[in-house]
Amino acid sequence: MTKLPAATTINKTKLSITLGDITRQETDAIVNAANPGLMGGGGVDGAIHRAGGSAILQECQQIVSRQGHLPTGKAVITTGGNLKTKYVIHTVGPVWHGGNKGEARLLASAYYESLRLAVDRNLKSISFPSISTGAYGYPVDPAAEVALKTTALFLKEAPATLNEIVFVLFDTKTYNAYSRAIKDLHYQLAKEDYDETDC
Ligand code: AR6
Repeated sequence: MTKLPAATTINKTKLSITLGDITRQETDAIVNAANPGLMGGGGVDGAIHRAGGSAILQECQQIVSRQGHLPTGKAVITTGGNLKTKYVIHTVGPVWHGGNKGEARLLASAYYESLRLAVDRNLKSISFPSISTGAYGYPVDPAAEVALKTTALFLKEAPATLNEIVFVLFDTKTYNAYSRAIKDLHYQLAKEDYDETDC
């Protein structure tokens, strides 16, 4: 069987996928799939707040009292508290309503805004979970495609300040979907390079 690529490089940034628990990542930032209230919840949000401790919740409370609930597709940054990461970037992905309510655009925005914050803070590495594909019900194959294509587009546009972007996937079904999506992206990028050198 052909081994699928689990990593690719875009504009000097390594983009990879791994199976695991995001709370154990040592990247400069990890991303939380939060809800607009920013007070924690289930899934990856619950795991991050449990492992990170009360300092994260306190900063989230300050943010909400300053600017209100976080709209879907936006992102904010807090300390990483007791986690190995320095920062947690909290973003809100869309709830899946069948695909005709702007879900793809909002999911792309959640990834884009998180990457923007990381670059603005001059961070070198960031880990993402699979935003919206748990409690929010976004089907994992199209979500993986949006996640990886948005990241690739961001890296093609932005100066290459990030060294590493990791997608940390919690179960095999999700890992396999991202594995297919990263393979597609890898070949698409190779084709674009080939087309550019060809003309
Ligand atoms: N590390 C990596 N991925 C994880 C972890 C972990 N420790 N735990 C779960 N996942 P979800 P959403 C995966 O539901 O769909 C919360 O209650 C999980 O298996 O965490 O964006 C919030 O407060 C799935 O693949 O996020 C919101 O109310 C992925 O993370 C709501 O859920 C996303 O699942 C957000 O829903």
